[in-house]
Amino acid sequence: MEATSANQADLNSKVLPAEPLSGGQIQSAVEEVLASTPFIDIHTHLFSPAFGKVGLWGIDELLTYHYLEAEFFRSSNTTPEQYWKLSKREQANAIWRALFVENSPVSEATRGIIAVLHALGLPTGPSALEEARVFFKAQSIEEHIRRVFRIAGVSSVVMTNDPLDPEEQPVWLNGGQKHEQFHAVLRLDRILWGWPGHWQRLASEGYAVDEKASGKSIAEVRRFLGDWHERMRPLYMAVSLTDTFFYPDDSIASKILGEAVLPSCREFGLPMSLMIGVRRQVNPAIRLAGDAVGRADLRAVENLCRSFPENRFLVSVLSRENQHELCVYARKFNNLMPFGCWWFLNNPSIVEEITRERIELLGTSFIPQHSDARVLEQVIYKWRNTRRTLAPILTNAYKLIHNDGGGISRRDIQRDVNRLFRSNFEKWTGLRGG
Ligand code: FIX
Ligand code: ZN
Repeated sequence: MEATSANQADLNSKVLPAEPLSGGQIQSAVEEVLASTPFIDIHTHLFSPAFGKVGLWGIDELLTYHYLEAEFFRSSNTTPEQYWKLSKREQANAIWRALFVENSPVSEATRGIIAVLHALGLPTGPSALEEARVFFKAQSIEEHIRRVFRIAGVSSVVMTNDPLDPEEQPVWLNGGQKHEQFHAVLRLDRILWGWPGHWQRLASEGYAVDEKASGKSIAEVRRFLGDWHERMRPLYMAVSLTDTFFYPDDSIASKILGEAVLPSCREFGLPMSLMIGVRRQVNPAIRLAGDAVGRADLRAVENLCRSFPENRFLVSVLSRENQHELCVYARKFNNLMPFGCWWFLNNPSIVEEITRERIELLGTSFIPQHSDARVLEQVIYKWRNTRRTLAPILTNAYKLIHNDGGGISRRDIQRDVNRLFRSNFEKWTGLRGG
């Protein structure tokens, strides 16, 4: 069953039957509502066609995804040095052979490739690679995007846009993009923790900033954010932070966050997204696959939510050990919205654990998942897994209400699923019909 339109999902929550379901009817109702409701994918690394080759799609990009590269180096004698000397096609060939021919694709990321090929009507056996290449070569990107989003049950995705990215910047400086299924986000890693390596870029673009972010720097960073808000019309501002991140401290990142970024978020009515807990490049030899995870001190989030009650914080934490704390903090601060089972957490067994805990502690006042897709077709398997994992969790939650003497209707289920995968985000970002 493919997802209905965004407006239809809204409508459904008003017109669907309000009669209480019997215990036996709950599971199929949950599965149908999850399948027919289009989700908003609030964090991806996908790009609309206006960005050309920056937007990744197709089988060679799917196979050389850094999740698969990490697994490849465990199942092959090829060294990273040898691997990076190969062409994209040769890299994809090597990964296909090692993970799909010489081994069974049992991991979440390898099984995802099988799910994508199958969903697109392609063979999935050991000799499927060449036929897949022929298929993708024949696709026109606009139609392919519409089809992939329809199959994935996604109405729109939110990009990750870096104003200092040399490939992205020219697109924004020449009118930007207006694709209704792709929304922008102002990603500020280079401005915040990357300041030492990037303040000169701002200076070269005419902003009176300096290495210590002193003098007029804060006001100039706000001017920079204002200029990019105008260009991108972002839904939120965002940054990824390491496991050692803390606020407040005497770092330049803390200063710019508190004195420039959060005030600008208030000025433009935008949430600030904090993705906390990455240990960057613990193994640089495997590049993007070389990042790891560490437990963070979430008192930083406590301090931010308490010190900036006018700001809204969309927070995702990478460490499994930080999940419970985040839930508890969300019960203390209604300007805190937990979202997603990020990166190494995006595995059904862990998504189940985290989502159960969030429902028990937060009801439907959180955003269960984002795909973090880097390659277009990944939304197909990442959202299929999410729907498959969420169905028994929601069914169980509703059956408990039923067994405890309460009633739950199809309309209730539609309202709740809309809230989890649409309106929590829409309300926080002002996005309508996304
Ligand atoms: O910082 C981020 O947005 C992370 O999601 C990425 O850097 C990471 O490489 C990734 O692809 C995770 O899924
Ligand atoms: Zn990401």
